[in-house]
Amino acid sequence: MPIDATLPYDDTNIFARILRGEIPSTRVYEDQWAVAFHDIAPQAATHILVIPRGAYVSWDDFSANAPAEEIAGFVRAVGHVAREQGLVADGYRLLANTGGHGGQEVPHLHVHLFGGAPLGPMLA
Ligand code: IU
Repeated sequence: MPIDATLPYDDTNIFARILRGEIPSTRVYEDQWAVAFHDIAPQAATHILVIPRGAYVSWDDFSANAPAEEIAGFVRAVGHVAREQGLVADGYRLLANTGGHGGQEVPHLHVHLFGGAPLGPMLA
């Protein structure tokens, strides 16, 4: 079920638990601002999720409420992961599903990073 992105942050969500190390994930990168790990159900040859360490429900929450330094740190981390994964030469796609119509399932902001093969016009 897609989430209601206007609800307050719930720190029992699965990505909060991954951040705290309570649930395993295949981390590919982490720094002060962000953690990146392989999506458990990949929809592309490379499918990585990048999440902020901060408690933000969605892109809307993050873009409205995060301090500028945290936004910059997160955006740089996403770019760093794409470069580190070797996705830049052939290109890649970023996606942040937000709320009900966006189909967001997990109420902690996550950016999908897709690449590794041609993606077609859009992913569902
Ligand atoms: P969405 O943007 O909220 O719809 O995407 C959630 C993603 O989180 C989706 O691609 C799932 O496969 C992925 N995921 C995961 O990687 N590990 C988990 O334990 C769970 C979901 I639950």
